[in-house]
Amino acid sequence: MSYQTIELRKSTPSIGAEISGVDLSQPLGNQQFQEVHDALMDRLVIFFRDQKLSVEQHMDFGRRFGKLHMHPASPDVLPDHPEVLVIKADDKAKYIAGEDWHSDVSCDPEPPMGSILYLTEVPPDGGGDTMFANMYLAYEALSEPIRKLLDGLTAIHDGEKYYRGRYANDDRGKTYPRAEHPIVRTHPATGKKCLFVNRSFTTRIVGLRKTESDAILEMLCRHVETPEFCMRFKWQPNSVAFWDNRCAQHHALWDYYPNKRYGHRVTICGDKPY
Ligand SMILES: O=C(O)CCC(=O)C(=O)O
Repeated sequence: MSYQTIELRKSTPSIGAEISGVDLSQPLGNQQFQEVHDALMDRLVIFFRDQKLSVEQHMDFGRRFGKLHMHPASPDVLPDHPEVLVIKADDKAKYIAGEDWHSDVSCDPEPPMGSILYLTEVPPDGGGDTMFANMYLAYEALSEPIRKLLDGLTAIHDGEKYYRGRYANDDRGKTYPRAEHPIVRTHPATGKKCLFVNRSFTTRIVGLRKTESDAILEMLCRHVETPEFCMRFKWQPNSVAFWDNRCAQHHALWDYYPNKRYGHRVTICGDKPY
């Protein structure tokens, strides 16, 4: 793919690219928007360094790609901007967002298309990388008999599994989203097939015995973590990561306790997987 208004450097052959030549605080012109979009479709996650974004500018960049998504469970949002998730950890943290492999809020009937994370503070001694994995490659690397088996199957993604009791708030009486999605989904923009089950939310393959479902899900979740499908992003203050939740999974590493890491995330609505 060739670009006129941005420069792109691949992070690994499998996934990711660092993009330069873009100031995300300014409205993107049509060609630059199209090239950023194409880079995201091609690389699944794209990174920008040295960005200075107000909350409004961050939201405006997100809105260029679609309506902003409201998180169904997290209390960690900005008081005046509930669409903005606060991603933070310090010496008082009991949890961090995204500590296991996942696709954001895949328990929603229409899971988010993408997420844009902007970190302004990173741990002083390193750590706090985010890992990303390519779910097209994960699907393509399965043997044909397994691909055939999975192609017709659906699975339950249940917010209960990940959200119940997780946050400081008392969540008795609260319900979390739950949805049934194809195990192999077709990306609506690229038309390619990708694996769509993850450790954080997927609980059961529909129509299989529990033992069968557990074994296959465990096999798939391990397969997703194959190092060749993955990359690891090293944050700096004012870096932005924009990932496509439909075809990539990610995992935030918490190896920096008690140090502080802080940022904001906006999330873009998606559509029903097919
Ligand atoms: O903090 C990170 O690097 C990612 C957090 C995460 O998993 C998320 O925002 O979904």
